[in-house]
Amino acid sequence: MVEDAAIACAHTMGMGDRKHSDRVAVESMRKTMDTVAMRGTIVIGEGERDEAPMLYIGEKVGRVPASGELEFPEVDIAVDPLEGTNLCATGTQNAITVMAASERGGLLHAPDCYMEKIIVGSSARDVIDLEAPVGDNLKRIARRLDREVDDLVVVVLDRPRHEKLIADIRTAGARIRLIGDGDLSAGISAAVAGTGVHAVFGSGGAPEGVLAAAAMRCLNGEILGRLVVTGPEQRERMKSMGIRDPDAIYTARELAPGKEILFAATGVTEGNLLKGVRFFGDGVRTHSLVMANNTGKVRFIDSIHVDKKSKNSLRLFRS
Ligand code: FBP
Repeated sequence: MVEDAAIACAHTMGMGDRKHSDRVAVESMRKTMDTVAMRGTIVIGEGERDEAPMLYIGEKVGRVPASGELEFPEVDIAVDPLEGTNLCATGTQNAITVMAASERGGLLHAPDCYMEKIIVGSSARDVIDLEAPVGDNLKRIARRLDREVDDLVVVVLDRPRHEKLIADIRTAGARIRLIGDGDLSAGISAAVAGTGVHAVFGSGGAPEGVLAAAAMRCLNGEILGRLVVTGPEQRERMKSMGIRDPDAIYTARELAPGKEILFAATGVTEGNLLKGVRFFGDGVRTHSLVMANNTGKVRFIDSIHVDKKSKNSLRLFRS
């Protein structure tokens, strides 16, 4: 599913049209969804039914059982068919396609608002505190990673709202990687050794926060997130969506409480976590991350999708 969406939207890389890139990814993911044997419900998707023609919140997806087949399992699904629409449209690093699934009720129905976040990998999972000063968090993370604060690389979305946060990180002495978009891919990277990302700080999309939480459940990392409530109307809407305390600080286990969580992502453009889609005449090569919380297995999958019409097998393994 994530592979097909990545291949589809990778064709639009650099076209400069983020909406088109997103549409192509959504259509591809929606089509593949109905090939899967499940009674799926989209809980994080492209928005409300009246804003999005497909993969909208509440949409039912999955293959209908053939006569004689048993009922398929009920599954909640969170998708970001193209995380980093601008990144794809401009051919910039770290655009990915993402999907997470769990049993019913296993993923928080987060509204489309901002969420303040700190995301770290397993070593620092129990020392972060969203209410503590940035410098204190960085000292604790550095200690857990057995390094100095000035060795840390912290990823922050490059936004005016982060001016103070960026100043605080600079004062603490950590290095910063400012990104144009894509705090979900950065968050996953923070929990994967060797990516050169040690933490993500700042506010980004709440839906991306839930997807990051699903990834953290599989990687043993942590996300602390607090919804950014803009007014009483939004607070009421949150409550009607089942969020009991809109001001609470959520952990990965609260954002993605499912007993069984599956997570998959495929690189669209080249990135520090996943390679981008490569087209080579006789086929396509994709790089994906596939994991589940209860198997303890994190798989990086390098796939070659052979063009069935091609007769030239020798060229298949060019990257
Ligand atoms: P899209 O893929 O929808 O373009 O979102 C990209 C993104 O950068 C997310 O990674 C991030 O959580 C959010 O947008 C930040 O929102 P904003 O651009 O409003 O600061």
